[in-house]
Amino acid sequence: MTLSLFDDEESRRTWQEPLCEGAVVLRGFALDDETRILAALKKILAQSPLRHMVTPGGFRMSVAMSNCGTYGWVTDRSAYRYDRIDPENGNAWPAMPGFFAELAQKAAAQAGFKDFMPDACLINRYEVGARMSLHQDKNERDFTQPIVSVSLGIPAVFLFGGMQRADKAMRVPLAHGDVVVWGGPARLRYHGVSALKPASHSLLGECRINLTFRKVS
Ligand code: MD3
Ligand code: FE
Repeated sequence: MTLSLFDDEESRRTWQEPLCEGAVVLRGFALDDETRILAALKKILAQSPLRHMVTPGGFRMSVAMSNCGTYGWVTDRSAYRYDRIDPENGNAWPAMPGFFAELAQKAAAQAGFKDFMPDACLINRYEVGARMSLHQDKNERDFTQPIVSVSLGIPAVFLFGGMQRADKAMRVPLAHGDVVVWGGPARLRYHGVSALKPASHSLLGECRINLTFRKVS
């Protein structure tokens, strides 16, 4: 008789780790798609290249960004907002590949959020030293919709705080292929990313890419 500990294809590489109510880490969930994801990103970023945006406070973000999907997250000296148009080239953002939306939907379903249909995918590129300070994501219309994030490349320490900026933050290491679903009571918690430590990834080199899927409208 053969012991079959891993009957289900998914459980072979994925490990589910609840962080708190509404937040679940799916370790390695995107690994099977890494090649397709990187190929698709190459095309998307050829149309709408990564750029360092400036915040309303006048700071140049250390994270370089682009988007795909109907809406893209942008910031400039006047505001943070979602826009259908890439302000750098005046065109619509590149379409979100069907398998991106499916991956995000599958992850959300696994975390208990049915029928997640993202219309925005923010692409964040962190080079060594880049960071994202604590903030809330609140430019979306419907906070009952979860957010799905896909980490690629070198590891990062994700900071998961509370409902107040000053609340103590949990430190969650995120590696290549990890997917996190944030919804329910976790949806409006403060979060950020610690300054990236030097490291190298076989496919991405000395950088981390994070894809953040949202339902904006
Ligand atoms: C927890 N990006 O783009 S994604 C962002 O790794 C952002 O690039 C980070 O925060 C990154 O806004 C983290 C994970 C994430 C996204 C939204 C959240 C975590 C969240 C909303 C509520 C709580
Ligand atoms: Fe965020």
